[in-house]
Amino acid sequence: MRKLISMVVISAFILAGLSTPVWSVDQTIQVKVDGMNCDMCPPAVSKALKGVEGVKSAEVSLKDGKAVVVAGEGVKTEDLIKAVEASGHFKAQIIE
Ligand SMILES: [Cu+2]
Repeated sequence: MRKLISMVVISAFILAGLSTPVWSVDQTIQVKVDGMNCDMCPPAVSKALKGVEGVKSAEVSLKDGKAVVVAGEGVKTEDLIKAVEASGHFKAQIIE
């Protein structure tokens, strides 16, 4: 019985350890980007998004016309839109 309890306790610790990165609350934000028309556009958009403080990654697809951004908790979606639109002839919109 005591063995079982200690196993439960150990499993709880392991689970808590695994969940910690999830609690560090990164958010994944999908941004629709209109106006991308050549291979040079996605890197420009990606660079603009990564320039926003707190943004950890930004994958931009020309084909899908969208960006998938991973950002820390404090990043505001308006800032992402502003950054994209300031980087060129793009129109950005958050995909809910
Ligand atoms: Cu282009």
